[in-house]
Amino acid sequence: DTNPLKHAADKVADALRPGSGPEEGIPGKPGPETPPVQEPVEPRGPLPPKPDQRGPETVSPTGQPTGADQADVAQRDSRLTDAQGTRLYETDHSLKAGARGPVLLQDHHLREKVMHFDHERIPERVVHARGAAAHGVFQGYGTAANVTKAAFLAKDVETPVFVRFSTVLGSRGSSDTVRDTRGFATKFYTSEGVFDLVGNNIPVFFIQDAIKFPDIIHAGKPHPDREIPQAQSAHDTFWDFVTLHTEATHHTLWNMSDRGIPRSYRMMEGFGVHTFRLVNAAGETTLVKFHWKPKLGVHSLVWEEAQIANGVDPDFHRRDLADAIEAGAHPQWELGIQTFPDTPDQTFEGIDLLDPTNLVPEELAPVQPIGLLTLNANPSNYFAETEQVAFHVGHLVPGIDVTDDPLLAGRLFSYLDTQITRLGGPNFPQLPINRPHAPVNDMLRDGMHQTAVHRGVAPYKPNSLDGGCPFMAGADTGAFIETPVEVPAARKVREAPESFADHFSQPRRFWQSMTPVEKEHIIGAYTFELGKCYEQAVKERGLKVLANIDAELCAQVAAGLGLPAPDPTETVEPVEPSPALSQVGATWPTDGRIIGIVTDESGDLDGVRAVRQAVLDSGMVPLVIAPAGGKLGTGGDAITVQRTYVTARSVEFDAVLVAGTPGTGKDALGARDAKAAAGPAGEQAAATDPRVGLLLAEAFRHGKAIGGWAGADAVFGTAGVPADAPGVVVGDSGTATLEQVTQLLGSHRVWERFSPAV
Ligand code: HDE
Repeated sequence: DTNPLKHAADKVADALRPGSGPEEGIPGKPGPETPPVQEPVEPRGPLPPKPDQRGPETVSPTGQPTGADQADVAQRDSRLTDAQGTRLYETDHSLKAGARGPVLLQDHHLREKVMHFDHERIPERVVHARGAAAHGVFQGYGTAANVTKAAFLAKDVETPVFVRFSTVLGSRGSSDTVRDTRGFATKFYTSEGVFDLVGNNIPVFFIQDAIKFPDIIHAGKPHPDREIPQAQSAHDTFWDFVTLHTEATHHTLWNMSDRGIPRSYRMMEGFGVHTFRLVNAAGETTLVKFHWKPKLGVHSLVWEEAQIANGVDPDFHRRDLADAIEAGAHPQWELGIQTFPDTPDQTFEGIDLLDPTNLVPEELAPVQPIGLLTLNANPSNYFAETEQVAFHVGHLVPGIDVTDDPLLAGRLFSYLDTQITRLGGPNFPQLPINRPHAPVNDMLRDGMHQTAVHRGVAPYKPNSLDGGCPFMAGADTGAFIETPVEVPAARKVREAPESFADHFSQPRRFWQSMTPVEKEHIIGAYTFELGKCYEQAVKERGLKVLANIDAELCAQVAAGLGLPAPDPTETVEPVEPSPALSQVGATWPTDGRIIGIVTDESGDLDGVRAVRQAVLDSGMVPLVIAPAGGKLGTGGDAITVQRTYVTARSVEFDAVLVAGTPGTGKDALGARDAKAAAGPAGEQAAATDPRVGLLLAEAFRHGKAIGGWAGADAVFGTAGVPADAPGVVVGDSGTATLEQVTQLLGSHRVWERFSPAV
């Protein structure tokens, strides 16, 4: 037989024949005769899934490979190799024809190294590009058992989680403390599969229908011609859109409030925004809104502080989260739900629950705690975890279902879609950070970056060749089953329901629920943002929107812009305020707060030592600030300087303490530089280092507690800080001063310093 194709086919057939491995003979030379394999005529009986039919392995709670694998990816011990594992002897010079000669094309190490580098970046997220994340654990309270069968919400069940916080508008390298909404996305690796709660720190959204998402984002992103401004809403296109598309009014008002500039990711609320549908074991349904309540309270920066932080520490929030977790101050949130009866009209107290520009006041539907989130570990690799994590509102588990909110429907499409581009193909669920901790047994195959070695021959159903595996689950074996909600007979239309038409009464409720100081901040924010617009028509339209919220708000912003206040175009009815929306007026734990302690070599170092210890003992972080780095004092109890007058800026500290100089009652800070020039003792304080002056003046302006002892009050005067002003305390000793300052910190800021005050 001379046909080469027939010959090749025989070779393969021979090689596959049982008993014809290399031991028995080389391919092409027939081995011992065995009967041919018969095709099955009857389907085999059901078999359990084979181990090799599973998807990628599940991973440790931190999403990291464990044990020996870890050493393979950690940069230690082993010799440098290329990507194929071949050891290298040199990686600093290209292969050249002579030291001064041309680089040779055959340098495969150079090519591989540069090729890989050339492709290190992936597209950033189209929104929420800048983020920071942490690992943690969620513990169910069991209190939701009557409304949902979700296993991870049962009493004492612990579920690993990964949480990513983000800004929305800025690029990946933009600043943290911009005025913007913050993302708060949580991945629960539950025993029943992954559940993602992809929320924000603001409970309402700009738009009611996903089809408007490209519009609002195009308007909010930098102008397409010059690509400025970065990570800001203070520009014409944003205000052009939100003043024309007035359903954006409520979310915009929240952005202009202190919620738009959080003090820390650890001090933000989180909201699922949409109404979800919970299903219990009996199949009964309840409509709910999800809330995250931070144990540390909800706190914000003030606008000037946020702007300074953008310059002096663009990583302000990212650093704060990582530092707190590393220091053991693990942030916690309670997950809570507002529950509403699942009635056909899906409204509660007249509020349409399918309209994502609405919130339901907590006074009408209290938030009931159902579990506790603790963030306790920082990611080991930003790219592998924070950048590659892929959230999706469609990652649901039995007991949690979606509603017909048109915004949610669009999101259910968008997240998977965008991840195909961002993560380079459809296999991103196999990335370690995205892998479910529940066993995966899907029939998804191949595709770019496939890392699973799927065996078996029948990734389809029905099949007989893999014994019919895998089999379907049912309601009693943990299947996710969509709630069979009745869909009323209707015509296809591109319309919003009439109940979506009220754009102003909810914003009015928010405004009327604010304290005077919070209102003042909102007025300041609108005046700043509209004042940054160039188009007169946009500013005027902005005022028209404000007139429909509240006359006073409109008048004050108009005064700031130098424009007349327009009349409302809608009837401005008073609404019932919701005091729960205010951030002011209670006291909260001070864990993890940062206390700056300013001193120098001549300061009361014993007092500084005692204060440092007392700060640590109360779960806060002391940072000693001195003219230069190094140590203060000598010997074993010398004090390490953490910040110098050059590296310190007020925004880093929640409160500032100043150690005076014992004995003099007057001599104080910065005196080291100034001493030579100083005249009589009484004038030395006037020579305070201007950077200390700035630190104190800013801390004062930003409503921060300021304390001093051992004559430090002389420094306050030169910094323009009246020693008798609210929140400025002068104590007998460092620790006595700290005690008063800690008390002040419990209210977050010294609100009385703002005008008007609370
Ligand atoms: Fe998102 N959103 N979104 N969003 N969103 C994305 O998904 C989208 C919306 C939210 O840390 C994208 O993987 C549409 C509301 C967070 O990785 C994208 C609509 C809420 C994050 C997307 C919305 C959010 C995203 C971009 C209107 C609060 C960051 C990259 C229908 C409840 C998640 C990505 C992370 C990210 C689409 C509206 C929260 C493009 C179409 C409302 C926290 O898919």
